[in-house]
Formats: sequence, C-alpha cells, structure tokens
Amino acid sequence: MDADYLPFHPNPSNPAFKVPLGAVDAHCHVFGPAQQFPYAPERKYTPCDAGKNKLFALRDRLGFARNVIVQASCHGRNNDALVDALNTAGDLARGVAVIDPAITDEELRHLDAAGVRAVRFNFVKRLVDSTPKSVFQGIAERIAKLGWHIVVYFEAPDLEELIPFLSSLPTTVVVDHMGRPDVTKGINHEDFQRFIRLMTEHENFWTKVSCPERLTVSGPPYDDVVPIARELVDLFPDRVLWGTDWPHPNMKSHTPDDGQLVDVIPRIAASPAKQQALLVENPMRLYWG
Ligand code: 0GY
Repeated sequence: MDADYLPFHPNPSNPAFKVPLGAVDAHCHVFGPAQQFPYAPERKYTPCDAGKNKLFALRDRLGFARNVIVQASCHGRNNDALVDALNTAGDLARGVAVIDPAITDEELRHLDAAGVRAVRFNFVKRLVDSTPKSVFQGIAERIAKLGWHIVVYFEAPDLEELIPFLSSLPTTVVVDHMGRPDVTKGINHEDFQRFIRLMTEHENFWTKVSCPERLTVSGPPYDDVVPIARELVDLFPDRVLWGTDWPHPNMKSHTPDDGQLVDVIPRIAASPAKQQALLVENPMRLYWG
C-alpha cells in the first residue's frame, strides 16, 4: 500500500442508531487481496487490502442486511474481485462495475448473472485518466438494454460542464457523494443549488447522501455535512441512497469510524419513514427490484 495510505478502522464503534431490518449499505468496495486480485497497473493509488470477508463482517456488525459493492479505480476495469464477492454474498449483494467499451455481450451477461446492476463513470481526475464522453455514451446504450443504470462520480466544480452529457443519459443516474459539494459554501450557494436543480429537473437522477468523512472540514461527528445531506433527503426522499464507503480509500485527514458514520443517519433522515426509504425501500427498488 502507499506510504501515506490510511488503512480502514480496525475496530469501529457500535453505533447508537439501529438501522432498520433489511438495511442496505449501498456504497462500499472490496480491495484485493492483491495476491489473488492484483491492483490495476493504471491505478492512481495502492490501497490496504480489504477483502470480501472483512466487508461482510462489517455488514453484520453494523446491522446491515445487504451491500451494493462498487468497483473502485484501483482495480481498473477488471471486475474479478467484485464478482468473487458477489458470488460469495449471493442475493445479499449487488454490484456496480467499471467496464471496457470492448466488453463482449457474453461478459456483460456474466456480470449480470453475478449481480451487477450498474456501471460507474468516474470523472474525478485524481482517480482516473479521462474517458471520452462518446465512449461512455456507447457503454450507456449497451447497459440500458440490460436494465442496468449508471453511477457517476464527479466533483462539484465539474458539474456545470457535465450537465449536458449527464442529462442525455438514457437510464437512472446515481450521483456519488452528493456531487462532492464544498460544504463550507452552504446550501444556498449556486454550486449546490445547481445540483438541486439537476435533481429537480431530471426525475431519473438519484444521489448517495454519503461520505461526510470526505466532505467535512470540521471533522467527526460531521456537523458541517449534516445540513447538506438532510436537505437532499428532505427534497428527494425516494431518490436517495446511503453507504459507508468502506474501506474509505484515500482518506488524508482521519480514519473514519464506521459506527460513527452510521450515527449520522438519523441526523440526515430524521423520521423512521425517511430512514426506511433511505436504507431499505430505495436501494431495494433500484438494485433488487
Ligand atoms: C469512493 C471515493 C474515492 C475513490 C474511489 O474508485 C475509487 O477509487 O471511488 C475517492 O478517493 O474519493 O467512493 O470510494
């Protein structure tokens, strides 16, 4: 692993908040182990191994029933570690893959049979080399036929340029980590309002109200991120998802405690009905429906 890489928390606290029965952690990853599933040569970071058994142990410890496992950039377009985790989990996990445009129909069917239900388009420059939008368009048309959707990861300053492309996508589009707002600018800033308009004008857009640990300036317990996430849950209660983002790659400021992250949930989804939608109904509809 990289010399400055912060490994995941070895012993997260038990959250005070009890997630509802059937709750889904809708954004998490598996990394390696590298000996079995080597990291991609084109990767921008080398993480600490964080394999499927550790992920499933965390799921059980925090009280979640299911996972949506998202292919991370350190594994490039080789989804073997993801598929292996999905095969082990059976119906308890679904996957989001990153695919090569040259993928065959047979390989797509193989991913679908393993439980993949979406592809991820990553626009974050520190994580990936850029992919032409025409390539993403081609992938979008192919995966739409399988009934899959698209997960996009970008940072707030890039949203304006991306809007025409994102709006043209033919499937449900899930935006990772609330479009990575600068939380110091607050809810009323044009950048966050632009994201709200995108969600308002396009009913096929969803977002993950996740990653306070990445967006925070003040640090745990993430008071500065709560109002932003709560606004999205209040405005779009049936189009929001939540995930731990375990094992939290590329953290620099602190090692997140997953129990503490779970305790953010009742602060952003204040009623049992909103918690049920965020953690059970929405992810079940999108990934198991
Ligand atoms: C996340 C966030 C990050 C990394 C990746 O694919 C990835 O490597 O998604 C990040 O560094 O912000 O969702 O895990």
